[in-house]
Amino acid sequence: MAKFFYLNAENLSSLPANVAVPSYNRDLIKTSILHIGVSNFHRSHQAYYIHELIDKYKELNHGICGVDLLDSDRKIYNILKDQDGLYTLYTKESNGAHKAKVIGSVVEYFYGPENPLAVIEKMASPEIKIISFTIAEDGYLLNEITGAFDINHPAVSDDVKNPFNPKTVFGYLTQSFKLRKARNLPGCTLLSCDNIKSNGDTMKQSLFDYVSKTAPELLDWITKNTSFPNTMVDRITPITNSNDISMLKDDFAISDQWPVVCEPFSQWVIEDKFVHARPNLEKVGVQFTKDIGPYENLKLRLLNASHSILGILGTLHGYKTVYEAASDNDFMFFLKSFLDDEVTPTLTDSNNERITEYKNSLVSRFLNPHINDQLFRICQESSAKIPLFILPTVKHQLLNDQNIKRAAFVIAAWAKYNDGVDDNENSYNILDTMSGTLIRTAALSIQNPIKFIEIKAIFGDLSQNETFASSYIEALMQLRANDVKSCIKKMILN
Ligand code: CS2
Repeated sequence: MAKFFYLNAENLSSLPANVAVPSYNRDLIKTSILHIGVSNFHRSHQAYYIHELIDKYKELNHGICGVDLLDSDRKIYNILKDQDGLYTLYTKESNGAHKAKVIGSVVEYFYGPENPLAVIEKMASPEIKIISFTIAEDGYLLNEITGAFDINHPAVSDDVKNPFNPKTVFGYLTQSFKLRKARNLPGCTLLSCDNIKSNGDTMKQSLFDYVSKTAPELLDWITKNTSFPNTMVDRITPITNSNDISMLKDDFAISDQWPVVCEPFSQWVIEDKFVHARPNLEKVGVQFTKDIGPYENLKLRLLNASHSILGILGTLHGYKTVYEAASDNDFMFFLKSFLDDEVTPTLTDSNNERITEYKNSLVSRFLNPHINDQLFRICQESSAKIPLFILPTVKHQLLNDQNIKRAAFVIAAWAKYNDGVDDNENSYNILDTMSGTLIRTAALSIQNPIKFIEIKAIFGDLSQNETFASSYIEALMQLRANDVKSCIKKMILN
């Protein structure tokens, strides 16, 4: 077997010339960002931007201290510890060029379940100026029906009983803010990098609700000493598979236990409201804005909605990847007409040029044959995604008496998707916090189609809208009687 090197600080200088390695001395880096949730996405996005900033502009004061809080994060914790925080960003371009870059910006790493007090201390430390997050939709503890913070969530009661061994991000923040206040230290910026609407505002709302219940005496201090910029984050980051690990070994002589694969495209837009002088991220392509709304709407309603559509329709047909589904002309035709006729009219806060450019770039991103983005990943947690990616479009269109036919078809296809069997009779798993309800209601909808859109936590009272309900019911009946591909073809002809 060809020679390869385990990825760690000691071996960095031995890696072959086709691997980009940090040009900076990692020992000189100071951490001013503490990031909670060192996911693949954090590693392909924020940690990459910070790496670029340090690498190209020697801004050594912006190192990242990674923190994970979940029991399920033990694997990444152990690997990053083993690899001195280093990992490979494996970028795959459409033309077949593959690039390996070792990212060095995560220089410290803590694991909450192992040592919660160390995490609280680090979060309170004055050198930490930004606490950032990728904690996924569930991390915000929102009530499924009301969308407000779920103060009765068991993890919150658990935190109240064990304040120094919290389960929630909010428990950690509260304890660290108590220390900052008692020690007369400055506050910090709380930077959510989750792909949810108004992520900064959501973080603020959840934190304030939590603190009102558990430590109301802190509210005033938090109001005066923190800020919550909203952000738009974007980079397609598929699940790493064993093939990627072997290809890195064969082509770049790196043995990395958990590299991150990504597309070349990347975008990060941030509202410019930081408590302290912020990293000069504009030098590495980050955009700063006063209003995130237009960027967010483009991303969620065009890109993420397209993903969900390809994911649901593609899975029903038996496709496995975004690339396969996007290469099918019928699927693509359906998708493009959804984007043009149903989404575009809702994007009133963006100009036409920006919308067209964005839509064109989407198609080429989906058609990158080297990004093996699994439909399985896309369809995970659809119950949190559909209300965010597709239903705002539906609501906007209904309010304006405009077309919702394709959206109704997608929702009907999602009902059928929850049967767990594709058009070739192959079964697949439904990975969703609400899978019980989804599967049960999909089964009930065989007799009574409306049942599925009566799930209030997802659809609110949409089932009472006759225009939507009738389009949806018609689509579901078609889909129950025919395969998804013929239904799409029929829609194209009409
Ligand atoms: C995807 C996103 O999870 C999903 O449904 O649409 O993860 C998508 O790949 C990212 O938002 C791209 O930035």
